[in-house]
Amino acid sequence: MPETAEAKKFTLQAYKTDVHVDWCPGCGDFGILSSIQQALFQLQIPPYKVAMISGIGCSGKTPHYVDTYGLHTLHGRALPVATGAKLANNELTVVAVGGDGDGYGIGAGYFLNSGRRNVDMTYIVYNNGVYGLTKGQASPTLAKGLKTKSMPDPSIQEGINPIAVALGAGYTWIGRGYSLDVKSLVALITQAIRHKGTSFLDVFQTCPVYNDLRTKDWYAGEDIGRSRLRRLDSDPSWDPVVKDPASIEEIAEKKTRALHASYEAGDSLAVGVFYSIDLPTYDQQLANKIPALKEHPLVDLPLYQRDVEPLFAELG
Ligand SMILES: Cc1ncc(C[n+]2csc(CCOP(=O)(O)OP(=O)(O)O)c2C)c(N)n1
Repeated sequence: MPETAEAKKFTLQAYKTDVHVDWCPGCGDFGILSSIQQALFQLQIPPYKVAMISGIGCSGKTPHYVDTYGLHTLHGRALPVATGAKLANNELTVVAVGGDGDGYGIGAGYFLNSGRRNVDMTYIVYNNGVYGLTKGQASPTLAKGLKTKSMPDPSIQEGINPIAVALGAGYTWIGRGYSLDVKSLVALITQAIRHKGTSFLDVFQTCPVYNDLRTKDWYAGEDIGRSRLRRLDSDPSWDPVVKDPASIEEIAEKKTRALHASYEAGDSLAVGVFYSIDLPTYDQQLANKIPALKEHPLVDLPLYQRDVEPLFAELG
């Protein structure tokens, strides 16, 4: 949307509720919340055209703080509910949010299948390496050998690589940000929401109460004298966008490069856009099958046009 005076019809305040934000002082979730609000403000999406959907966890409280439609659903179920919301009302901008335990643990099946489905929505994961709400157990992203202060022993399981999983699952836009770099995060969320298809954004989130290893100072690289975060776009040759979606070679080349960046080691964590491709969305394909959906969202279609009596009869 152009940055005209008219385009700034909605103030930043319009995206904030007056509900008290009860995250712990210094929590990285504040940076993510603020970035979501700023991105919606910059895009000037009317608050009544946005649905924020969350699972369970500290991060799951986000919809309470964003003054849009919202649902705080069940543990791990943000993505199927978000999918339903978008398919019921394709005029909504749907943003699903949740923690790494919620998305990559209990909700892992939905995380995988939402990638290949490509409904036009955005999924933001607050990745802090722990189950924050339940007091700091290891989450699926905690690396093997690490022991946070809330664990009795170091983890003996490998952590998963969400970017690699997302590449395999078929997400059409994949990025990663950092909760305390709000400026870059706003830019990433804005791009993710603009993308047509399911955009997936993993966000390194600091949890100062339960994760005493992945702290602000650790990301800033206080001990090694340089930031551990490497911006992908600092490499002039980095180009994550697939130009020809029909070219298997190009897709393979871009995915391989993204995969390689996601496995960077040696105190270097890549942030930015890993991969982007334009493919038909699930909702577009559905509208091609049911042309009425091009005129009106499903919620506005009169149900009486469909004869459901035979179905009821069949079910007895
Ligand atoms: C079905 C079910 N199992 C377990 C729980 C307990 N529980 C609540 S939040 C949570 C983990 C949250 O961790 P994460 O998703 O990483 O979010 P964070 O709190 O760190 O934002 C768990 C296991 C639950 N509420 N429901």
